[in-house]
Amino acid sequence: MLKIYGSDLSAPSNKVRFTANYLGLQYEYVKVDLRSGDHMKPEYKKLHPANKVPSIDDDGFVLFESNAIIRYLADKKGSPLYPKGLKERGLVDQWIDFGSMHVGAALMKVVYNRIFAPLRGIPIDENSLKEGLSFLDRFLPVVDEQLSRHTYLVGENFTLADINLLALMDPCEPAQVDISKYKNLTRWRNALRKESFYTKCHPDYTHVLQSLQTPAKK
Ligand SMILES: N[C@@H](CCC(=O)N[C@@H](CS)C(=O)NCC(=O)O)C(=O)O
Repeated sequence: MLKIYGSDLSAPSNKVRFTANYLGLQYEYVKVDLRSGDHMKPEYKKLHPANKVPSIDDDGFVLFESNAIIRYLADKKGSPLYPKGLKERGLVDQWIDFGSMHVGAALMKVVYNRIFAPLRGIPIDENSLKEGLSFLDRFLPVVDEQLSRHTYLVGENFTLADINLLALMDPCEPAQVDISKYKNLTRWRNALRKESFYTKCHPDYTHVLQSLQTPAKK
């Protein structure tokens, strides 16, 4: 059976579970406790050479990098989440890359400095935080504009590009990134967060962060 190795706190890991849920795949979710360093154990290195989550083991086939994994899972099912047509697929890839490399990367700087650095007692890098916020001011209007013209990122069909961005934007509230001024983005996000592929994972990311109040396992 498909095994998904991930952490509830990891947006890329949740992206893989959202996709598997949407596709109706049977899978075992193996939680990798990042706080107690499960991912640094030698046995985990067989699943990810850089000791990161997520990774999957599909009956002996190991794959890491969340965007590669979601494409693999959608293609395995022949799903329109990742359309086969040259141009349709090109547009899905375009918005996956834009979501990951621009929005996701900028938000990660904010998330790291506002959530994880304080939790770990690491000093906040004010320059990195400022840069993340300024990139979000540049890239979120692009997404909002796209969603003013279409129901989903690539038109009227829900695709992997939506799942990717939805997962990456999950930590907005605890990272105090207010997206309410982006009306179309907010409409898109609120609707998707009611879908069962999402609610099967969690009510929202804030609930997941609350789990940090419990001590890491020994
Ligand atoms: N580009 C990777 C990102 C993977 C990643 O950075 N995962 C983080 C959690 S979100 C991790 O495993 N961090 C632990 C570490 O780097 O030690 C993907 O999308 O799969």
